[in-house]
Amino acid sequence: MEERSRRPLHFTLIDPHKTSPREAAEIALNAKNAGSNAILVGGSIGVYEPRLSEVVRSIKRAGLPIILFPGNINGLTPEADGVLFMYLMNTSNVYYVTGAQVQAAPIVMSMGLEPIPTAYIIVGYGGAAGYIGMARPIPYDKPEIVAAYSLAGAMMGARIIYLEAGSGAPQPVPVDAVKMSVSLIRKAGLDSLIIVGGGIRDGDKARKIIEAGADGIVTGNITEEDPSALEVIIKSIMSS
Ligand code: 1GP
Repeated sequence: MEERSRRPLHFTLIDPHKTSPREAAEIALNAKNAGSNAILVGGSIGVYEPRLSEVVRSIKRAGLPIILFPGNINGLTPEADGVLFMYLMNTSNVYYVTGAQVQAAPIVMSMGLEPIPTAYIIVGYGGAAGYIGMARPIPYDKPEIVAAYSLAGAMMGARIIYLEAGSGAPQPVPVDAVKMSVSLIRKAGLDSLIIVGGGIRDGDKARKIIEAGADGIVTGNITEEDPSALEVIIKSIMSS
């Protein structure tokens, strides 16, 4: 494994549809204390601007950067710092590649959000994001296809390659797929960050993904269900 030049990143995901502003504030504070780097806010269903803004305002006190993770154009608020400006690479519907983006771009600019170009790639289970985004999830046992998508995303200029197994996935994106993606992108001389999310629920899985070369991980469900798990997961990736 090549030497890591920066510390692994951890993102805490909050779904504003499932989490009240009060709960969100607690999660964000816990995330800050556990050493998480930023809060992602978003979800596939039930997100609407007033509630989203309320949730984002409630987590500001924790002092972490707040980055939107929108499933659609309803996932935007000027209260956040930035937005994963995503294109869903393996959707069968062009709306999720450029349609929503055309609607969103002027709004993102008016809101003063920092756009972070992100190639979103759905693997295996896919969850709600895969279903709503009309993805053709890449089979868990086809790491070479995941890697080819990752390389294409990097070549298309994405700053972040987000490998997603879907929230609540029974198993995360396989380490082989992460390893091959990292290796192809670095061989091409590109420096996109590789972030992995979906189904990461313990320190061991998190560490293996980081050891495979990922720059960071995202955890959602476990963060909401068991606040103490977050510290264990973050310690575990930091020790990799
Ligand atoms: C979903 O990758 C995230 O977009 C997080 O998934 O809720 O399974 O941690 P989990």
